[in-house]
Amino acid sequence: MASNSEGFSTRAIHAGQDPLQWTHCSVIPPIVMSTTFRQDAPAEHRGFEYGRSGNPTRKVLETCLSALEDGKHGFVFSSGLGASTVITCLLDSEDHIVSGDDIYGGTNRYFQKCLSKQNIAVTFVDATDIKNILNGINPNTKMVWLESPTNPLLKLVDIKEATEAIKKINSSIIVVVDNTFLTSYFQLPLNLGADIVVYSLTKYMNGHSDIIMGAAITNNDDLAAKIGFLQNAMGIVPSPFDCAMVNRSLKTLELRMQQHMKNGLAIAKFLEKHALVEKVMHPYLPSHPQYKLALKQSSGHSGMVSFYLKGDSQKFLKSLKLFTLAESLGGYESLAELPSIMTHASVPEEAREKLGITNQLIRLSVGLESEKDLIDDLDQALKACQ
Ligand code: P1T
Repeated sequence: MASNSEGFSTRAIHAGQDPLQWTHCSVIPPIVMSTTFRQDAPAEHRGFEYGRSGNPTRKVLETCLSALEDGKHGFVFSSGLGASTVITCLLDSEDHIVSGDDIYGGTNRYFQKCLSKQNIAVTFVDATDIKNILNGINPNTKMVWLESPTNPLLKLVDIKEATEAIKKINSSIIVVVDNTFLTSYFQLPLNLGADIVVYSLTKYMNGHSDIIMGAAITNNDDLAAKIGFLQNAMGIVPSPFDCAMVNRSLKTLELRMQQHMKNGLAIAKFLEKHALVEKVMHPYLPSHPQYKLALKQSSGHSGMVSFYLKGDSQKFLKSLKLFTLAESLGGYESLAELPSIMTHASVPEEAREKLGITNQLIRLSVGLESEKDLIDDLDQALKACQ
């Protein structure tokens, strides 16, 4: 078994994977498809009873994920939004959430269109300034929801300072950080004070754009008991096959993230110098207003790069050849999209305008192709969009 003092890839490859846990000692964890498990006597089982409440393949992945996060308890769900749904079900009717205003469009839609029906209100604030978070807190506030870096504008929130300030006002407020854009390889929100880390595993953690899944990880035993209950009671669980796929992908997470960082930063630097580019957002560019914070709270950045284009964005996106025009991110293949009418179309127009999610804002998920080919592709598409 890997321990948390071991390196990242050692944990990714060994945590939860011990062959001795299986009678046949398979080195690669088996995909256990059985939906039910034999009991020795009524209600007496050997760790697993019914596939929704627990599954051996799922357990392997949950153990590995929590080891990577320096966390105690990991739970996986059938999508990232499924994980978010379960976490917000920790709250009661009339409770209140303060959320960063620049978050994934689907999370925004879930907050505004679904949670509101359960009488849970969400106040959206510019969380880059901690004062705004604190001003949003009222006596009913039970949760603060943060993305850092944010989707799609790649703004940062000082997770440690924000959490400390929030807990000073009310220590029972649950601080949730969506760490999808960086993964546990580059940022560990639990170690910065967050109570729960949430993931769309669909993105970098799986990294091959072939699985939709989510996760929640916590060190808090009480929250873990509640999340484990909800995982079973709400039934938003993934298939054993999908768990095996993500578990396999984690073995190369370190390698993939290093290459995403390298390619993404090279592209950000290329775009920053280009005459047809108005502004580039990448936390590891010294021009990023929170560059110092990026260095302080993370050890790198993924392949996410956003920029404002001076040319025709439709023409630009249609001219790309290697970058595929598609939603999502975090796979080995490069993607490009227009958040205003794609991933963030469900954010109310007024909020989009205020945030700067305009029709000139392009979001890239830089993949693992050869750097020069990616730059050449962007270069030809920029020429074509003048
Ligand atoms: O798609 P799903 O696995 O349900 O994850 C939702 C989600 C949660 N959090 C963040 C930060 C996300 O980016 C997402 C999904 N995002 C996209 C599909 C996208 O293109 O931005």
